Amino acid sequence: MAIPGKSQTTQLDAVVIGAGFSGLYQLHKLRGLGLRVRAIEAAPGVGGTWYWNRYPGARTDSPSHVYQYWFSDELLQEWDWKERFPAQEETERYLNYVADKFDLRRDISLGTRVDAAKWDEATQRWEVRTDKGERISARFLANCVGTLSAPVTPPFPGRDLFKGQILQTARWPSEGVDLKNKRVGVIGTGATGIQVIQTVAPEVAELTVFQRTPNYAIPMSNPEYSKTEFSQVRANYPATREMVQNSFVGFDTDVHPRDFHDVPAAERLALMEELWADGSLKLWMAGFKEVFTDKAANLEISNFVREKIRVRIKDPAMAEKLLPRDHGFGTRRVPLENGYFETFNRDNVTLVDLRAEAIESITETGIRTSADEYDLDVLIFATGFDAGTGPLSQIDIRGRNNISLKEEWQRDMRSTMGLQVHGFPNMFMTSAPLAPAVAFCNAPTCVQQQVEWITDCIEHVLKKKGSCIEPTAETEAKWIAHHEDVANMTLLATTKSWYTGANIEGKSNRLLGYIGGVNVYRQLCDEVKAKDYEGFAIT
Ligand code: NA7
Repeated sequence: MAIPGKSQTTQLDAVVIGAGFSGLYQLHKLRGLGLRVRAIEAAPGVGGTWYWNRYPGARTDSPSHVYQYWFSDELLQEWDWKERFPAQEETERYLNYVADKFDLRRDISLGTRVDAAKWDEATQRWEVRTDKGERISARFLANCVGTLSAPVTPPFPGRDLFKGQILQTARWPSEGVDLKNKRVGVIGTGATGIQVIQTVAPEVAELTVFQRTPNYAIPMSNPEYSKTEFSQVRANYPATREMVQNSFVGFDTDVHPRDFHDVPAAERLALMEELWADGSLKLWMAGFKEVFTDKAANLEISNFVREKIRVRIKDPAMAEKLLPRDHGFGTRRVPLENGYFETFNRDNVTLVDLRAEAIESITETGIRTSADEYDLDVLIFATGFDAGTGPLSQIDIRGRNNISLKEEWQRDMRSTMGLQVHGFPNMFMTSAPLAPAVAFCNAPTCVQQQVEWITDCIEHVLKKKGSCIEPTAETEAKWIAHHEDVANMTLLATTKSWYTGANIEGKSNRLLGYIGGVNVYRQLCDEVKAKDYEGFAIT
C-alpha cells in the first residue's frame, strides 16, 4: 500500500492497531465487511506476542488444539500442530501462515508504531498518527494491542554501568544470543522466568536466579504428536470448538461440577492426582472452582502442590526457598514447567532469595544485593509487563473533549465489557481491562469472540447509518459495578500480582480481568447484540 507524503492524510474506514492473534483476525473480518482497513504493527513481523517473545524456552501453556483460530475449516484442516504445547517458533509460523493464507499482508504496515489517535468531533473520525509521520483518518479504531505487550524492567540504579550484556525476554534479539559458558543472571520467576531458567541452565557456565516470589508450577507433559494422534485431535475439533466457547476459561475443559466440600477428602485427592498427571493447567482450570474463592479449599490444593514441588528438590533449605507461602495456588498465573524445580539441584545454579537480600544496584560486574555481590556476563530481565492498560497507554489516545485514555485509566481503570470506553466513540478494544480476554481466558478463544462482536457492532452501525457508537456512562458504571462484585468474591482480588496491577507502582488495584466466566461474558455480549446494542448510544 502506498504511503503518502507527510502533508497528506490517508482516508480509511478502519485502522487496526496490532497484527497479533486479534489484529490479524480483526483485519480479516473488517475487510470482509467491505471496509478499507489497515493494520499497523510496530514489530517487523506479524505475530504480536509470538513475534516479540522469542527468548529461550518460550512456548504456550495452552494446548495447541485450543490455541488457534476457529473461523476457517480449511485452515483447521491444513495446519498440523507438531506438539501439544507449541514453542514460540511454531506459533509464530502459524500466524505467518494465516497472514499469507488470507492475503492479509497487503493491508499491514509492519515496523510502524501508532504514536497518537485523536477523535475529531467535527468529522466524527479518528485521526491517527504514526512514527513514520503518516496521518490516517479513519471512522473506526480497533485496538488489538495485546495485554502483555508493554514489558517493564525495574529501575535498579547502576544499569548503565554494567559491562556485560543486558537482555529483556520480551525483546529478545531475533538473531538469538549465545549464552554458552557465560555467567548468566535472571531476575524474575514468573511464567517467563521459569521457561528461561529451565532452558538455559544446562548450557551456561553459571546461572544465578534472583527470585522475589516463588511460584507454584505444574510439570508440562508435552509429547510430539504422531500423525495418528494428531488426526484424533483434529477429529475432535467440532466438539473442542463448542467447548472452548462455552467453558469458564475458554479451554476445552471446565471446572469440576461438584462442590469441593461435598466431595470426600480421598476423592478430592484422587481428582487432584488425576488432574496433576495430565501435565497441563487442568488442576487450575478443570479442578474445583472453590480454588478461586474458598480459603480452606485453596489451602488444601496449595498444600497438595507444595508437596509435589518439595519432593523434587534435593536440598531441604533450597526447597523452602522455592515453596510459595504468601499466596494460594491459582490466585496468580500458574505456569507450566519442564524440569524447573530440578534446575535448582544443579551445581551451576544459585538461587538468590530477594526477600532475604534485596537488590541494591547493578554494578560494572553484576548485581549487588544487601548481602553479596554476584558476577555476571549476561543479565536477563524476566520482570513482566504493564498488563492490559500498558499497551494502550503508550499511545496518546484522546477521545471526546480531548480526554486522554492514559490519564483516565490512571485515575480509574474503566471500560464497558473491555470492548469500548465511554467518551471514546467508535474505538474498540480486544484484550483490554475488564474483560476475560485480558487475563482469565485462553487468549485466542476470547479475542476471536471479541473481534466477532466488534465486527457485528460496526456492521450494525453502518446499517443504521449512524456515525458513531459508544457505551453510555450509565452502562459503563453498571459493568464496572458487576465486575467489582464478581471480582470481590475471589481470592485473586486480594492477591498481589499483575492481575491486580500490584507489579506496577501506583497502578489501579482493580482486578484487571472479568472473572465471571468466559461463557457468561459471551452470553452477556450476545445479549447486547440481540438487543440492538442496548446501553450503547448510536448517534
Ligand atoms: P510476571 O508473571 O509478572 O513475572 C515477573 C517476575 O519478575 C516475577 O517473578 C516478579 O516478582 C519479578 N520482578 C518484577 N519486578 C521485580 C523487582 N523489582 N525485583 C525482583 N523481581 C522482580 O511476568 P512474566 O513475563 O513471567 O509472565 C507474564 C505473563 O506472560 C504470564 O502470566 C503468562 O500469562 C504469560 P514478584 O512476583 O512480583 O515478586
